[in-house]
Amino acid sequence: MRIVESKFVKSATKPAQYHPSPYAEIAFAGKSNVGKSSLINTLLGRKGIAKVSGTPGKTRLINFFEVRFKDKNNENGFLSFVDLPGYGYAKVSKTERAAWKKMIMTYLESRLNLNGVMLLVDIRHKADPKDILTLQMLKESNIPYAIAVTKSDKIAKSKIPSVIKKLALEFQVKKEDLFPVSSLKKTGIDAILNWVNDLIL
Ligand SMILES: Nc1nc2c(ncn2[C@@H]2O[C@H](COP(=O)(O)OP(=O)(O)OP(=O)(O)O)[C@@H](O)[C@H]2O)c(=O)[nH]1
Ligand SMILES: [Mg+2]
Repeated sequence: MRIVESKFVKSATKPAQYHPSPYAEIAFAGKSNVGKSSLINTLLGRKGIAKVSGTPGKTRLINFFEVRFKDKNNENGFLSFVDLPGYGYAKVSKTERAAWKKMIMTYLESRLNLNGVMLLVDIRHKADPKDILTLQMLKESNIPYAIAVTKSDKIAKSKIPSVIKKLALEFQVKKEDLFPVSSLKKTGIDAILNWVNDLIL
């Protein structure tokens, strides 16, 4: 698939505010600062459509984007991307952290047109218990998922396969479910678009 157009639609905290999208939706989840908003910008080929920051906790609401793409027959198709707030951000109050967790879990459990979740993890870190819990929840809810292993530019290219193998073991997923990606270098993007394509068509 080739993305041709995209727009930010709205932000929400609760189901009544969700975008009433008729299209298949893909959500991007993961810890704060892992690169969710950056990956959405890179996939959409837009610099600042999703707000990015070096300070964790930038995205605090559920953000809906509408996307137009061309499929392999050059036919128009539409889908929706969702940028979720990051979890595990230490510098907010316990109450605020609990509210974010509830916001994310409610979205994942209640969104009827959710076709899949891309869970993002940093290539430099070992599997985090919070990510393992998210993954478990996705598995239990039968929500299709894959793991984007972000910031792959931060390690030597030659080391990527062994890190992917190690993360597959830690997360107990198939190697094929892990996608090394760099929004900075724009590598690994096509594999993620293919995953999106296969989920929605
Ligand atoms: N080197 C490198 N840095 C990246 C990459 N992707 C994102 N970053 C940086 O990581 C920081 C966080 O990126 P965001 O996209 O805002 O992360 P996020 O997951 O949306 O964070 P929250 O909204 O706080 O949950 C920014 O400083 C980005 O420039 C990447 O592929 N490589
Ligand atoms: Mg963000």
